[in-house]
Amino acid sequence: MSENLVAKNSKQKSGILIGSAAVIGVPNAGKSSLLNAILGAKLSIVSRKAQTTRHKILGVYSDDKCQVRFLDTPGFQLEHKSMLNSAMNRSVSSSLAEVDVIIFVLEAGLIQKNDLKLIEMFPGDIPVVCAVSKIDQLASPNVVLPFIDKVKNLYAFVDIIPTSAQRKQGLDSLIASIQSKCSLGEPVHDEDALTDRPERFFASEIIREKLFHLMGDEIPYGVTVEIEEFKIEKGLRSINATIVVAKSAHKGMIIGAQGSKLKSIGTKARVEMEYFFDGKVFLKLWVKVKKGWVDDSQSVKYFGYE
Ligand SMILES: Nc1nc2c(ncn2[C@@H]2O[C@H](COP(=O)(O)OP(=O)(O)OP(=O)(O)O)[C@@H](O)[C@H]2O)c(=O)[nH]1
Ligand SMILES: [Mg+2]
Repeated sequence: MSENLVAKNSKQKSGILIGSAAVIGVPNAGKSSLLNAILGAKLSIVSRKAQTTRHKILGVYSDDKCQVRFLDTPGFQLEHKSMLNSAMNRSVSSSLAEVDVIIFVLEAGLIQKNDLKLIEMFPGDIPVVCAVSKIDQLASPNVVLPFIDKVKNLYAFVDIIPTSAQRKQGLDSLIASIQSKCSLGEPVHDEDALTDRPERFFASEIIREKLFHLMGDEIPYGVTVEIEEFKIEKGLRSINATIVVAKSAHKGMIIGAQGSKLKSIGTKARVEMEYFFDGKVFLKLWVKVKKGWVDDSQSVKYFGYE
């Protein structure tokens, strides 16, 4: 049996509000966490390190009144100039052109140079909502309003909404703001659709997330994960995956003494996959070196980065 598309249960009606929204912002702004909180599902991987998301990822939000196609995007930045980073930035700019609303995620209290660069890229004819993220981290709620005043001077945002993915604050206001830019139509996606990516994509993302969590600062940036085999038999998913590194020295670091590091990456990934797929998983991991792949446009494309 081939793999499934990832789905969830949701109600669906015809003749509801339909729209699309790109979630954009600098690396680490909290875009993926915000989208996951809105969807009530961990669709997009999250880490405290910047540049965790590398792909444009569709997340479908459906309720009684609306269906919104959200696009999570990689963090936009201009400091790192590898072919992989260029592909990531391209997926940000292409998302801006294909949606009804832009959700600009800006970490509370923090306006960075790349935020200003990103604002310059906004197409003038698409409404932009600013989601001020991580407000739970602020020392006092009193600092929110002065920050919003600063944000008002950056761009003519249609709304500026304080949010916290961690405490699930501001999510309803954000949905209401997006809804006000949607138009009546027929749902594009089935009632149980959550995304258009197949399970194997999420399997590779979950492994990559564990590398972000368990490896030092440098390694995750040169790593990609290839799913060599993905089989479902009697509810058991058998997955063979290769972790591809850009430098020979990184291979041994990922494997660890007597394979201990790779084992814990595999265990953590398997446990999360079993939760995500709601079924047993048998996961086999290998590590392979493909020197300098992040700077080679063909390899970047080959590994699925746009
Ligand atoms: N306290 C707090 N931390 C948050 C919140 N949202 C996100 N974070 C943390 O911020 C870090 C980055 O979150 P992500 O959701 O991966 O951010 P991102 O913008 O998708 O990052 P990239 O994909 O790397 O561009 C993680 O450590 C999250 O746990 C929040 O509402 N409150
Ligand atoms: Mg992300």
